[in-house]
Amino acid sequence: MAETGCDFTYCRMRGIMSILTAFIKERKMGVNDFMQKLVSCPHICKHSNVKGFLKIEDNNCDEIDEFESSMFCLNGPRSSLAEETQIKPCHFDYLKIIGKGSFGKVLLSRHKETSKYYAIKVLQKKVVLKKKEQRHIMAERSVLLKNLKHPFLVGMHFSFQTPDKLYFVLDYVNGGELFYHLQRERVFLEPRARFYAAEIASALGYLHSLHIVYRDLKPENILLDSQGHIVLTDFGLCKEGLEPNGTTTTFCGTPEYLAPEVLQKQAYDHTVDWWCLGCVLYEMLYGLPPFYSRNTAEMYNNILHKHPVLQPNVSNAGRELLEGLLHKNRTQRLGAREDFMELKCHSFFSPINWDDLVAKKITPMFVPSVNGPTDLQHFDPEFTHLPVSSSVCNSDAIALTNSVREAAGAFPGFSYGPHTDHCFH
Ligand code: ISQ
Repeated sequence: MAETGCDFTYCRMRGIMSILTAFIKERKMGVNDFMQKLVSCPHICKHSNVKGFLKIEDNNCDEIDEFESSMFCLNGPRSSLAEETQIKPCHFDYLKIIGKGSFGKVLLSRHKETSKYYAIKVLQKKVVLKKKEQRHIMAERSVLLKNLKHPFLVGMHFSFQTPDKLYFVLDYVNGGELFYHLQRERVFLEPRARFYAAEIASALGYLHSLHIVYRDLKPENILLDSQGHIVLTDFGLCKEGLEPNGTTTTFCGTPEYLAPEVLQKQAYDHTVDWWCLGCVLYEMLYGLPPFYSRNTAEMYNNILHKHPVLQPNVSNAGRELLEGLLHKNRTQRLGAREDFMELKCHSFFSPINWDDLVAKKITPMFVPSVNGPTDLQHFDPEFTHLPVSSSVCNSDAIALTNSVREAAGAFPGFSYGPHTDHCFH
């Protein structure tokens, strides 16, 4: 009897389970259908029942309006609701192109509501994906967001995306590239070169303290602000998450400043940044990169095998520092053991009060002449004379190709930014 009762209970349970499973399956299909409908007809978000169900507030619905032609109509995965920041391309006026690279452009932009100026870096997703640089871009974003705050690193305010583009909203800095000024003056006197090298070193030391290797210190990434202080930009090639003794082998960098270990595709670490700083300092003091040749193969050979030529017109301390930074063996390079501390203690930097330096209490020896934020005299006319394409500020006319669909969903979690209420004040 007991056995029969047990069988009965078992049969009943199985029955209930199959009814429940069918019910859940049906609900799941219902939600699926519902989501499909939302994607293909975003205007149904305006229906009060739908709004209630999705917990959408009225102002978010406006955004759906604006983005429906670009984001929702793709049928591709929209990264996540959390991704929705309220910053959009149309919130800005795009005034001039101030930089251009293989991925995209940097534009001087003005926020319409606050009239504040920003440098907005716009990248084409498909170009980023083609070059398999997606990881670097996400690294750049996360590096910029890692609550990085340092007086000599460019600040990022927001990042956002449309189906075909990625946007970084950065501080606008208009004192020009350090090397634009160097080219005009050929070399810098030692105190000025020391000041710039110290500001750069302090930014690199700060990044290293967060286990970030900058990797891409090159002339075009070193800007001056309107007071004459250093601002490092472009975190596209930063390597995140390197522990003090960690190494990596991904190739990056600019030819003149490539460290031997990078050139040889060997493992590298934070000491790669000290090599690059050595290259920058050498160029400031001698007027050319240390291993320069017009013939690239010869330059590579020089990087790997030649000693840097250190003429005596630079102080002993300066030459000794350069020798330490430009050591081909990274384990013997200055900074290999105690990182930034070793540089800080070097006699070349003895005139520098490091606390004053990071507090920007050292008055720069050179102040770029700038007449307000729209003065673009220090930017290359090759860029500033280019017309600003209207595609930067609107992306709703893009064709629904497979590659656009793929690119649209390839950067989940990229967007960042507090709501407009908090951010521009
Ligand atoms: C900020 N201001 C001017 C130019 C820039 C280039 C790249 C990144 C940030 C910038």
